Amino acid sequence: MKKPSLLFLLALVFLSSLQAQKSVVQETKAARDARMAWWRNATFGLFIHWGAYAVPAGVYKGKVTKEIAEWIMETENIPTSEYEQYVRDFNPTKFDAKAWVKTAKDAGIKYIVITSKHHDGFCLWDSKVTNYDIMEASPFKRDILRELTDACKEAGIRMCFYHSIMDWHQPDAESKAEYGHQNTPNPDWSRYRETYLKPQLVELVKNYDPGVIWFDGEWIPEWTEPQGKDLYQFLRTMKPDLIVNNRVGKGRKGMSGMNAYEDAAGDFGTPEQEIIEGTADSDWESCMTMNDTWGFKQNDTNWKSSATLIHNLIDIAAKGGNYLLNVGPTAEGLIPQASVERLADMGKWLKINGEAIYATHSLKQYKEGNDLKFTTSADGKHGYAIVLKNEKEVKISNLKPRKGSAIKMLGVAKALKYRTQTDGSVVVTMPEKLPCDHAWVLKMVM
Ligand code: H79
Repeated sequence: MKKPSLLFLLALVFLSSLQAQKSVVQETKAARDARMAWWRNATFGLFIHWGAYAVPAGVYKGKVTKEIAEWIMETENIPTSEYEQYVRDFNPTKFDAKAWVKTAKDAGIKYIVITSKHHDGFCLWDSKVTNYDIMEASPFKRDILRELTDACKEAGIRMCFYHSIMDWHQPDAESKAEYGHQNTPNPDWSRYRETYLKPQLVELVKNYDPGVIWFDGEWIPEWTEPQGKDLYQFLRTMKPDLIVNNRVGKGRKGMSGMNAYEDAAGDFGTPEQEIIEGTADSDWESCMTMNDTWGFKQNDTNWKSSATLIHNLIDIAAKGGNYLLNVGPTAEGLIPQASVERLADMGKWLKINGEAIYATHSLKQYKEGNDLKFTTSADGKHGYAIVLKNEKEVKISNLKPRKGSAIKMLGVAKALKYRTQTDGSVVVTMPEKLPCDHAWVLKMVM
């Protein structure tokens, strides 16, 4: 028999790779719903920005940076050799993965997204492709991602990783972008991508089994949509149920974070420091800080109140999104006390009211006025009217209880008094003694 030609074999390889691509990217709606289910139901995640930037903590040569603390290498123009000293000083001896995870668990957090690597390039796990990691470049020599992954698993929290595509430390990753850093003679982006970025992601996915890979730093010109699609494909082939944010590609529209075009790579939109107007047809997650920085900044005490954070969570849940709320631990390994207190307040509130937040669905009419938001149970049987401002009586027009059914407040045993008006709206009398602070949930059968 004649040997098959090389061209024929190459065509076969090409076709079968196309087939593999199809199998993960072209999933049915049911398959996608199943893959996204845990994430959609989770609603509330904890973002952790931690790395060597916690050492300067926003101060360089006695000057407080005006910018976000994790950008200090770039915004204060710190030479690489000098920045590396922060890595050598990074020794968070008070780090206790179990304590962090308990803080998260008690706050009602369902998943944690931690910086495996931020733009500065320093890696928080034992990476085989670099010495610029916690095991070799810092005195700490404990695999932070391993300890957190184990603690999360025990607590039933999903471990996820933020991973920066831009890298200010890898010479091959030098970027032409304004904030691209470095001065290497012959940067080779494809070499960085194929022999550094991808092997690192293989380590993270294979050894730590993350629920989400959360990319960032994708805006540099070296990164393109085809590279994003290829990376998405690569990751989903390795772990078919992985969830990946839309910053894997170039689809994100500015800080509002939703996709600018139809077939953009990635599974969910990523509004940053803002919450979208109204509901959306696609999945999304708002990432937000508690003060004005992601990485720890010693002088930033501009903390949002617990009421604001709880109201943000309610607003996001009512609009059908997820809330990824950030903490920036110190170089010692502690979550700032102000953050711990706010997380505890959120947990206290969610313990009573979580039923109206987790695994709920949103309505097109997700609000009424400024002080009333709505969600429904997944089966659509119950409606929740979340009251943001306590008044003696609350009028609800856009959510109608089934005729004759009770209206209850979560955390209160007795049904509330209410009257139905001729236009079908109800006026509910709020109880004298409220079960919690900041917001109250009225539950009704629809
Ligand atoms: O990881 C967090 C931030 O470090 C990162 N994304 C979140 C999740 C981030 N990237 N960009 N931004 C946040 C906002 C953009 C800031 C910039 Fe600038 C304006 C980059 C350059 C000009 C702030 C000001 C940083 C440097 C100067």
